Amino acid sequence: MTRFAVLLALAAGAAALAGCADRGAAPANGPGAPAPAAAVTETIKVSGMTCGGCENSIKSSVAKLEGVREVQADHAAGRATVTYDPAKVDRAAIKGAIEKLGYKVEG
Ligand SMILES: [Cu+2]
Repeated sequence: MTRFAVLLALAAGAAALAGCADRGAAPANGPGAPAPAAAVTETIKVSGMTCGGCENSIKSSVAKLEGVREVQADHAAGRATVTYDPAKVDRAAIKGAIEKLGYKVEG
């Protein structure tokens, strides 16, 4: 059972590295991590995403910013939803992280 769990973890890690070929999107943050009261949630329009791999690229990059609690991305809808602590990070930093990947942020 333990070995099986390790294999699952390795497979998930490999999938996360697969980029655009990866459609098995895992959430950037696990469920059950409550956002503190100070966090705000903002929906950002993003163009240029074409698949789940693009969503994962945005999720992993934005999640690395200090103060970001949760990131969701939807390539079909062309948007990312970010929950963050406004005392630690701002929309401009999030926008910059997304644009650095080659996607366009509206506004
Ligand atoms: Cu893609």
